Amino acid sequence: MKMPDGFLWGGATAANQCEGAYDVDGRGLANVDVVPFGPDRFPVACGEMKMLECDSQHVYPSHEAIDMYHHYREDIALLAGMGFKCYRLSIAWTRILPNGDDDTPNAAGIAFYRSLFEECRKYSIEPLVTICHFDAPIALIRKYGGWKDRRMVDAFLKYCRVLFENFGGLVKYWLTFNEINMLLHMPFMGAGLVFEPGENREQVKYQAAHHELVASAKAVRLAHELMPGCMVGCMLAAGQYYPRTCNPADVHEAFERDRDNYFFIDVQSRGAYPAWAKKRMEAAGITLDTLPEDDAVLAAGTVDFISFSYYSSRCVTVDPEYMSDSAQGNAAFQAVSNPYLKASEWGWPIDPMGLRITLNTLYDRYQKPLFIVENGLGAVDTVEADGSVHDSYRIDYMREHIKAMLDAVNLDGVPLMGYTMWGPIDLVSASTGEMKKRYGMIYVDKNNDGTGTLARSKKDSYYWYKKVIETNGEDLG
Ligand code: BGP
Repeated sequence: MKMPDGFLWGGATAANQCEGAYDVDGRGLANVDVVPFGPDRFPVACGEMKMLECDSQHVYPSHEAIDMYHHYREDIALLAGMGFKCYRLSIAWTRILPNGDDDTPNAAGIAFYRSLFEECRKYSIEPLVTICHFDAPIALIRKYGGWKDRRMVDAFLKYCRVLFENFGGLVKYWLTFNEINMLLHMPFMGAGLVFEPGENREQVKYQAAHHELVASAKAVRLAHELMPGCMVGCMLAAGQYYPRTCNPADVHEAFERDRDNYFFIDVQSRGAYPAWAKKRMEAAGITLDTLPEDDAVLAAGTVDFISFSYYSSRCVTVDPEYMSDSAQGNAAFQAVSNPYLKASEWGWPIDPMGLRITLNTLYDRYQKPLFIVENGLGAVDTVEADGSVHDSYRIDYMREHIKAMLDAVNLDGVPLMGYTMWGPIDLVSASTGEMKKRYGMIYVDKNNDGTGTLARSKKDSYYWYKKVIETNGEDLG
């Protein structure tokens, strides 16, 4: 089995996790720059601990990251060496508009991304651009409280217009918000939200979500207007919820948790709030502040395709006996252990079949082309004396997930545009802020404590993935 011709094989990164140079050439400060490494990371990322600037008591590995800002030519050449057809990257909002809503864009920021896209084009690599990968300008968080405030919509549209006018000729594929549902789970990281004492958090989160959904719909319209022929997608942190048992209460719980996430995509893809979402909000005492034209805006700005990240499925239960067993998984998504699955070193369950299930569920629900824009294994790598890295565990993970994807396409008929695995080159982890949690097929000599030469080298998986791409998924080694 293989993938259809034109399939977009590649990898994905995010500006704040790889570029570094966080205060260079006029770049403004963003939420992602002030989320520290260490025990305060989670409270800050969740909006429970207010931190709007950096301090000397904390460390911030993302400030230098792997310094892709100064290494992008070398890095893109390395990606091209694997035969990449597509490179998903994000633009740092504050590199373009340092205060988030400046009237004049930062020329150095525009020049950087233009050069980066031209470099991709040189190797016939199609860029796939995330407009907002978790970043919110600190200046706008101070001024508006982030996405709590509707004025963020205008600022975002201003930013989008600059991108579309400057890069429209170089970029065909766009995503509005990375993992838009992360807003519910890590509100500061996802949307620049910090909760004030006494605030109704659910109200704040859903109001911010509404603003992002309106902004996304308007961005889709603007993109189509300014860049005819472009395609704009939404992006979901996906992964089917499984009931821990066949107890109907567990099944219902899993169903409801899936809906927490589909909520966003239902609006972005179908163009309206689903009936159940309205009922849920009513029951939770949430009243959205909306404008009369919002319904029409949402309806007119539906996405062209659905993209998503998939790392694992998630298992849930209502049974108190198992509820405490929550060791497994991404801390952002509370779930219990699935006794049928093994987990990564960070406790994320490994479930290739779950990818096939997720692909089919999303296609059944939306009937739009899909794009897997993140998938991969975060692991500790050992560099041998000769500099090689034998990462067979990473190859195994990817092989099994690619097999599941081949099944979904060839046996189930799911239309899939591409597969960009997460972090083709080692970068800083979003959830933990570490360098040690590596996803890459390209090793970067950089450690948690900030030491390292930043030298790049190829792991075993580099050569393996090159062959996968060369054979369009037929030779999985
Ligand atoms: C997703 C994010 C990425 C990325 C990935 C891996 O949630 O979109 O930014 O980092 O997860 O997660 P982590 O880095 O926490 O291992």
